[in-house]
Amino acid sequence: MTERISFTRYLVEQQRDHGRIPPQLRLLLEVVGRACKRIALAVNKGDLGDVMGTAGSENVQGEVQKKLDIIANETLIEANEWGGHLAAMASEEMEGIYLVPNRYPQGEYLLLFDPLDGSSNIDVNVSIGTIFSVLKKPEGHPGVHESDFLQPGHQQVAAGYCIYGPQTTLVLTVGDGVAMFTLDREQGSFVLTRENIRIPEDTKEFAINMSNMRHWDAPVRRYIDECLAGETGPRGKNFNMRWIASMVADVHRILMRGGIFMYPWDQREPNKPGKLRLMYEANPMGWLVEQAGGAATNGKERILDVQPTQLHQRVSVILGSKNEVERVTRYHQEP
Ligand code: AHM
Ligand code: MG
Repeated sequence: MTERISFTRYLVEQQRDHGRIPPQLRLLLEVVGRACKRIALAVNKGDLGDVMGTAGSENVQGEVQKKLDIIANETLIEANEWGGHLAAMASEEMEGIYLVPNRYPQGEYLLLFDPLDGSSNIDVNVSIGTIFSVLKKPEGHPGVHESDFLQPGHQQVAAGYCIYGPQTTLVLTVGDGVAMFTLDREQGSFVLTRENIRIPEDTKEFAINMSNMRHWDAPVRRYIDECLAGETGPRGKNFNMRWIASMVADVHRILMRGGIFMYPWDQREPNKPGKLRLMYEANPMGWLVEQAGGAATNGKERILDVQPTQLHQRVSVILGSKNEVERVTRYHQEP
């Protein structure tokens, strides 16, 4: 029988044998994994638990919160606040940062998360997920301020997501490739199922919300028009389209078999740089994709180099198979 490597053992070996992660970061990642298992249980209950439907509140972005958005947010906070590995947290579902209460020791790390991404899919039993990003708290001053979180994505020290789909799967990078762990429900633990995930550089599959087509900017329209033209068009091949409306699920497919994902800026709200959030969605997913050999840009600039100015900042996102992302980025540069 091949030896099964648990998430816990993988992290211990990353710390001890490879020296890639310090002990506090190992603990942090293990706690995030544990919280994701709890969220998976809540998600799986569906109508059998009191978890479905809206919570009757809105988040800072004016979006209606689902009960599971709040349950997932609280689960991540409760799991992480007492371990001594964190200085503070920030979430898509909370207006300001969450400081670790004084009664607990303070750690060196900052944890950012979208507790339940793709929440419009909760009530229709389609894959959703938790996305997380870890930064180091800047040194040189006591306490934690919101500005400590405003670090570009290339400064992340860990990033990942957990997808609650037909399988519950945790995908992680600590800057040394991308590894995937599948939840073994009988054992109650995540087991390493893939390492060194690579995204093919070319693809015939794109993911974009086509209903926004009339609002797109010229470079995005040109790229999609060329894909739709198929074999007789300038690309000389037929493309397939997928749109799950859960970034986690769309990115997971791209990590597994390639593809390009776009949620671009559009003319509906010209002053809004895009729909997706830089700190909780674009940065962690951008780093995972790059670590798997893909690329991630906002059309003009590498996502990981965007200097954040606000915690809940939005950004245009184009990520996935390298050659396709480079093509769309090139279209943005051409007149
Ligand atoms: P959420 O964090 O509020 O769930 O919103 C983000 C989601 C992404 O998962 C997904 O790619 C996108 O919004 C779907 O948008 P649309 O409803 O336009 O298809
Ligand atoms: Mg989201």
